[in-house]
Amino acid sequence: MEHLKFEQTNQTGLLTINREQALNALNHDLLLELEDFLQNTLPQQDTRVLIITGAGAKAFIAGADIKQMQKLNHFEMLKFCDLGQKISILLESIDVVTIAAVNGYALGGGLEIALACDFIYASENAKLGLPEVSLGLIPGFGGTQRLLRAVGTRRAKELVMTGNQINAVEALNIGLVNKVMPLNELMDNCYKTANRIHKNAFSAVTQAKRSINNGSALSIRDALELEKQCCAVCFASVDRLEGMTAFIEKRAAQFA
Ligand code: DAK
Repeated sequence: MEHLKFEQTNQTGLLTINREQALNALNHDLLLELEDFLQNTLPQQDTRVLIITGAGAKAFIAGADIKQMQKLNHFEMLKFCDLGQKISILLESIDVVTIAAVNGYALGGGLEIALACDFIYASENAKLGLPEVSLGLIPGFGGTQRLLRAVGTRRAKELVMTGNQINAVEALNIGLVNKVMPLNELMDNCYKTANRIHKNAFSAVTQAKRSINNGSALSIRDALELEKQCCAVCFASVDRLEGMTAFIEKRAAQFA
């Protein structure tokens, strides 16, 4: 992979967007690599938590590649948009738990990738925003929709319509990120969370992700029905039996 770097320790994968000279901006080749990684490479690894970060200390991802986009015609732009949206849907729907480790600028398509992850941890130097309107565009990788679901309609409109960049603490205050920490503690915090997740039944973690993701667009009645079904899947699992038996036997559970 030319623009991505992947390494793994103990079921935690670290994927680095590796185009530091362009602040990890997403060009077409990079997006194709990312699609192939999520679709073909990742399912073959024994990965349960995937941390995604940007190379260098300045940017997570500074957006889609403006220099490349400027030359696209209408149809190429639609294909580019399809690819970005497909990647965000893949990130959202894989069983693997995804953590965006935002280590600097997360702008435009960069914030949209982060929004498709399960958690966002941000370093104190992070700057987040959707500046597309300043380029005569609107977000096209799911940003208008996922931002409004994350922070509510009014805040989403304000961020999208002004194109303002906000800092990590402001992002924390509006619920856009989960945690803020010094840059040199960012990866440690991500690994700590990954290790905490590894202690739980992964089958239950994946059902929880499905219930929350797929339930958010349903009516409360339908969402509760979905939750019941996800819970029933857990109940039929060996992990459920092990978890409850371990509690009764006063020992640590050994999950699959
Ligand atoms: N694209 C291409 N190159 C970029 C880039 C980007 N998004 N961001 C930075 N770079 C490049 C710079 O051009 C520069 O390259 P050289 O000039 O050295 O060759 C290098 O990275 C270092 O950047 P700077 O010199 O600008 O660094 P500074 O510290 O001065 O500034 C910055 C950092 C992040 C504030 C600044 O680089 C910046 O404003 N970057 C652009 C941020 C931005 O506007 N991002 C949003 C991109 S638009 C859609 C599909 C997709 C999208 C929308 C619609 N549809 C199909 C409808 C998505 C849109 C976007 O993401």
